[in-house]
Amino acid sequence: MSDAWWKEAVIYQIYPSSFLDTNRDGWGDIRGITSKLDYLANLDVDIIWVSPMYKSPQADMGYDISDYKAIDPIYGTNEDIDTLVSELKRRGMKLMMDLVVNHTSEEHAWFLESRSSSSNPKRDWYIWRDPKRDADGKPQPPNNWSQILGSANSAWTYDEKTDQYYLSLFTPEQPDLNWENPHVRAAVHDVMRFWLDKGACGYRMDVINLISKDQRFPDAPPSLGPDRKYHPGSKYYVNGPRMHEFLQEIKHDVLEKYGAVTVGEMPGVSDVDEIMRTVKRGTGELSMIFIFDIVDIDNVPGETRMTLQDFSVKDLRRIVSKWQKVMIEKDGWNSVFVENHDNPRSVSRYTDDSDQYRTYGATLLALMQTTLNGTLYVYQGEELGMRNFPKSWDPLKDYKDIESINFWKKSLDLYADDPQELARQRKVLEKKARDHARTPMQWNAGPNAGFADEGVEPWMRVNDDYREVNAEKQVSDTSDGLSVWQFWQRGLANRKMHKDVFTYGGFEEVGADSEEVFAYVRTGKESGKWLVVLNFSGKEVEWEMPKSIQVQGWMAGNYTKGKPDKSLKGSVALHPWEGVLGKMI
Ligand code: TEU
Ligand code: CA
Repeated sequence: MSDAWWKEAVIYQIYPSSFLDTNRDGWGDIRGITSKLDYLANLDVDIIWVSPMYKSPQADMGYDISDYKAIDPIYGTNEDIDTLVSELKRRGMKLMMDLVVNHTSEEHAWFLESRSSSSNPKRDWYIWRDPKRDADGKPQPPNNWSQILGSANSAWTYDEKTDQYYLSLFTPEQPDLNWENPHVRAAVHDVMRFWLDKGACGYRMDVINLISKDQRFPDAPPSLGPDRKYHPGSKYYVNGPRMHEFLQEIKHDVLEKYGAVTVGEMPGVSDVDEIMRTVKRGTGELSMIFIFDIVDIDNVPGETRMTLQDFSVKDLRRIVSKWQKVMIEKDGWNSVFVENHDNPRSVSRYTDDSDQYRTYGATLLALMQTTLNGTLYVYQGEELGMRNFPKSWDPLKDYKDIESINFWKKSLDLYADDPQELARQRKVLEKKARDHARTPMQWNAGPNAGFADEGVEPWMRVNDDYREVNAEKQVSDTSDGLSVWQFWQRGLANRKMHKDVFTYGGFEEVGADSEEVFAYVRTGKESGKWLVVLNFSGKEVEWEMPKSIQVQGWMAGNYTKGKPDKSLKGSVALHPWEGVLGKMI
């Protein structure tokens, strides 16, 4: 019945700066991670994926790496990683590292050499182009592409010394590597071997579908409007011309030799054939990828991530059902996730984070995720139903993310005389900022939520609700219901017990005309048929069970610790954000 160990694994993402500080500098560290392994084992986590801990000037929180083979002193040492790996091993757990090789930091030795002169042997390790000239002869970027983390700016950064521009898709501090150069690819393979040799089980691969650029570097269509100078050039670098070739090389030169597990972060691609080339059993390059459809659900198409659009349960149902079916029919493999460090908190975004409904909203999402095929990812704090921080937080002081800062500066600049539009932009910031996922982990009701000692100032402000929402309270909860943490723990155990159905089973949507409910039937070789009914609305709903479905008993739900007391046929009454799991005949 087992297919591959990593398909059944629960992967927990740690954002190291915000996990646990053990040396009173206000930053989380590796020792903090090691000290919490029992907490994670208790939840039923198999792999931890830790966001970048390498040496970095932290322009983009470690996604700008200046030395791939050294741990940044704020997080600890390479020896701390050895200890972490052996402590994980003792518990039957594994470490997944974050591989960020679309770009380096501008402070990486390779880039320092590259920019030192036009004739340096490493010049061609990055993407250098001559300027265009305006009427006054002043240098202008080679094309109109905008920066991903600051759309008001060019994706090209001018270098005075050599009078050329280098490509820096995310920020000027993150120059893009030139993957056309075979020496660059060999250097990346070498970095990959380094951490696998140290005992990592594999990699989460940052924007790995951006590594191959259309070498003509054409102008992008003006999708942000005629008044804007720069526009997303995504169609010329998302899943670019040589991406599969580069990934095949990695597969053969590195991954296969180690049996490494990989998850490719692949924003901006939803095409089935393109995705199957990457993740089809046998011929695919990677174990699985992160498909962005769910986390992009509220973006305005063609614009940047920092936009807002309404969505409904129909959209969620369409996306989830599509990928469940595609992966089964075409023999691929997917990841299941609704949170990471680049998105607001799921309970705030997809359900209701009010005091009244937060627990139900968070457990509804847990019920959905623990009953879908794929490798399951839980982001730190998601298991507690941590929510977005309050609207009242100061954009200039409490937000730390470069994307948020650039976005807010741009808004202040563009809409200085338009208070209404500025208010609209402020709402986008409040709802979509990546900062929401990056507040310190809420361990207990003590000072700094237990993230750092009393008297220490955390690098980022702790969410105001930590006395109510914290791990200590939820792990030991003895009230009538289950806490979010306890619900996750039970759900993960149940998922593993019935992996034939919840990880590998058949999937069929039911009652797909509902305005509120997302329901599906899962079928397993040994565990039979199960029905999942999720009320994605804040209303009391009467859900009409299709005649073809025969429920034998309701086994679990998010409103009660025991078995839900509900009608077995006809109309099933559901509370706001209620989800139930039934065993079918
Ligand atoms: O993110 C890449 C990415 O495209 C998004 O998730 C990104 O947050 C969004 O498009 C911005 O609007 C990865 C990392 O996860 C992210 O933290 C880094 O900032 C980025 O790559 C650059 O390394
Ligand atoms: Ca620390």
